[in-house]
Amino acid sequence: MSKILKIRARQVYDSRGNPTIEAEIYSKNLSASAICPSGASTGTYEAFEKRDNNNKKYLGKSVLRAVNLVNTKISKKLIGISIHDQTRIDTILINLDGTRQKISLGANAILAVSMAAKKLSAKIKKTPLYKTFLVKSNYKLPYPLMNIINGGAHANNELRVQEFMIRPDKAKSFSEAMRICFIIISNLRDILKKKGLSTSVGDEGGFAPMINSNEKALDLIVAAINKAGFKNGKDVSICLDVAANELLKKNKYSIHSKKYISVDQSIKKYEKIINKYKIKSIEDPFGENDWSAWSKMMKSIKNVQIVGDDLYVTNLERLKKGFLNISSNSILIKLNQIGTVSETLEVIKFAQIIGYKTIISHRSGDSEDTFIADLAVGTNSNQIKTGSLARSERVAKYNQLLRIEEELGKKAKMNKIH
Ligand code: 2PG
Ligand code: MG
Repeated sequence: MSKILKIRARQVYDSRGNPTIEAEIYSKNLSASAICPSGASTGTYEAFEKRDNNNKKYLGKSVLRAVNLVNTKISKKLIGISIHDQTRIDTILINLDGTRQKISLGANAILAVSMAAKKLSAKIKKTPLYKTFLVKSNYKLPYPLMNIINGGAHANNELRVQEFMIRPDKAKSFSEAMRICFIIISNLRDILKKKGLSTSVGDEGGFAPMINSNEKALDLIVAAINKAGFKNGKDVSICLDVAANELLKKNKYSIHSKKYISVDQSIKKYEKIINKYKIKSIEDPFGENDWSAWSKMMKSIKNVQIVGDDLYVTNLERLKKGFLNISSNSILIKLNQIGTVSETLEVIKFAQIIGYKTIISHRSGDSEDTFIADLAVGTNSNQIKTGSLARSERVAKYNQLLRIEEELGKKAKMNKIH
């Protein structure tokens, strides 16, 4: 039996330059570490991220208390436990915390330990990480939902929608999917330059030009797809993350322009842009508590992937509620929304049983940690959303998927989108 010998945590920094937590676990002369990511447009029901709000030296953003909790309370409980018993490790962490939203230890402290344990177990078994999740054979590569224009809380332009993405639906391999995205992004860069718009990037690596309407962003993307020689809606689909929590005031939404309009009016406008731009996927079209708006959306709009992110926060109870309410047909999966690897896998399993697509996702504050690339393959998830082909914390996940594809060789198949 490989027992946990030592656990050490430290404060490191994420891609936005904010402090975050890294945990390192030791067993059998080996160690593995993991870094917790952090969101900007977070859902109310997400597990709690512990920060030292009163520590002025770090503008209230340090995670030193969480680090200390790992080095004391958590490590005391986990030393001596088998590194291969992930369920036991996660159950100990959940029970030690004892709150619904992981308020006492912090989901950031818990998740860093949970992921590091999973990585170390795979390392000791000399098994690639992706082979240690749910899938045991016939591994499939996810389609990238590649973010190419950033808006909302991820950029300081005036775009309402947070993420404009492309998905290379016709790609027959992951490397081909990446090539298609690369060409479209290069073309978009040229188009932006010619128009005198900025080619600097936002938090997730997508361009963040100073434009002020969703339709202008969509026009630019269609132009880039065409210029690259692909067909929008066939070879490549446009996908959005609206992050509508951020655009809600008194039951009205300012999704389509600065003006707040009703749910019914918002849906009509969604229909218009879906038809005009052949949009195939919309994440968080409405707020996290607006269950009736979500079911209206599902009733009115067919053949579009409707993705719950802030709505579900990778939480089984909320997913069950959404399923009964017919709220969506897909779920975004973020480990730090729930806080442990085991709970994340439970949610993925349930989502797949009820026929929902699972999309593994990064956070807008992320790191060099590539855990989610392996998680996507190891859970047979249809898609992965991990930013653009810019900023190494985003590209690192794509590069890991390219390595996995290479290792699988002829056996590497793309997942099914439809
Ligand atoms: C989202 C995510 C990731 P954040 O809303 O889907 O793109 O953003 O991490 O800021 O919540
Ligand atoms: Mg989202």
